[in-house]
Amino acid sequence: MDITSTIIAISSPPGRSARGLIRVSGPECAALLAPHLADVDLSVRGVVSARFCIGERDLPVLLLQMPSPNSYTSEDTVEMQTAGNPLLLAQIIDAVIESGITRGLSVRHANPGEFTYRAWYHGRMSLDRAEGVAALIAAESDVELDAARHAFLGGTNRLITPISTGLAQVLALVEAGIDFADEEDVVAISSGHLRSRLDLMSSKLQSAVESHGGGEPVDGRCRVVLRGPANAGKSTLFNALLGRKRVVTHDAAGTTRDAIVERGCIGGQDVLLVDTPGDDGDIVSAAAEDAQHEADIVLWCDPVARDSTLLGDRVLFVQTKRDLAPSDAGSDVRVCAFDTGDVSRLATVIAAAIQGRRASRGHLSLTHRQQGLAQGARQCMLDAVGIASGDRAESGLTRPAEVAALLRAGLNDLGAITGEIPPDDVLGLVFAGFCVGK
Ligand SMILES: Nc1nc2c(ncn2[C@@H]2O[C@H](COP(=O)(O)OP(=O)(O)OP(=O)(O)O)[C@@H](O)[C@H]2O)c(=O)[nH]1
Ligand SMILES: [Mg+2]
Repeated sequence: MDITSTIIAISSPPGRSARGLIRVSGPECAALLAPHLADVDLSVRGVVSARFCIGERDLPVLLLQMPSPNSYTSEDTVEMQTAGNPLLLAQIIDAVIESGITRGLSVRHANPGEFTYRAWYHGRMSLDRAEGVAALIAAESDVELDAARHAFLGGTNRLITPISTGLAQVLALVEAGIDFADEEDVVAISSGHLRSRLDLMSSKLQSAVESHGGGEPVDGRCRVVLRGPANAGKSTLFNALLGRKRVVTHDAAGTTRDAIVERGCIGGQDVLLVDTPGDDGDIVSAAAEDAQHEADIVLWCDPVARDSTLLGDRVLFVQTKRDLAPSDAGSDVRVCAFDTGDVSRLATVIAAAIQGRRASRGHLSLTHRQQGLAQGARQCMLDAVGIASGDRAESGLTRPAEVAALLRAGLNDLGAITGEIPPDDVLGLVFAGFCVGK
């Protein structure tokens, strides 16, 4: 992205409002605005009431002047408040750009997120904090606002940095082993030591993703996914929990063919409820797997008893068709989908799980981009452990270069979460999610 031009955009929300805000940032900010603002000293910090001239017109404006480096972007910045008519704001911007170009200045409309991009570029904030800003703007509920605030305050960084520091230390030892390969009695890091440290870090990363991952809440709603074998009664339960017949149910297995998402309210909690195709033995539909991956809570539905402790975090085991099955101690809850008392008890259990999950997240929520990178880093560590498993625990590594390459790739992934080593395509992904004017 070009950072030498002066950029300008409407920073207030689209549509009519009492006041509209135009933001200008860049090295030629003062030169750009000066001809339109007679008698205003733009080099001074402060709030100034002035008249803004475009052509014949003369508008009352309130200027917030923030000379470099003490501004959001670190550049000379002016925010200008005037009447919130979108047409008027667009005309002002077009006139300013046109007059700037005529005078040989480098000025253009800002791209989405470009003001925040400049803040990042000039070292005003890290990439994870920039994502916190985007989340803050997009937040539509108290929960989302809270998560965004934690991301903005550096929660993601605090979660990831100890793991990337540990990984960098292991990488340094592996590389030392490569450098001292001629000295037979020097073992920089033994295979056993490497494996145990990487196992520890990959499980930390896994639990970070499990605790703070899941789907990004939509309108602050948790995603509750019904999974389990075909014909378990998932769709019947889906309709019963929603309180309306939304999906088809049938006594033949394989009725649901795709994931179906519906908004609803369960036990007083707003949710996105997701029905999925049932597993047919070992055949699992990709739609069901994807839905489970994005779930905040999984309801594993099965009329047959199973050990619920094996199902993992986020999963509640619901033994379905209680009226047909003998009692079983292993399930979290037993239901007959046609019994309103059972369905309302299940709703209470789900609502409690949602509240528990929100509390355990510590209010921080990793974005899908960050979760993908964390999973990538974890896979690199597991692959490195796989290579080292071929060596005896107390001896050095026989394939240190391959291990080092994997650790470096993992470190890059972790760095791209917080923006320590952000490749250009990562930056594109982060800032593309912003609105123009931020
Ligand atoms: N007796 C009894 N039958 C049930 C119960 N829940 C569902 N059924 C019946 O079980 C059959 C399968 O129900 P579905 O809800 O379509 O099952 P599913 O898990 O969605 O099945 P797939 O979409 O094929 O994976 C239907 O005939 C339902 O009427 C229950 O609690 N008790
Ligand atoms: Mg179904």
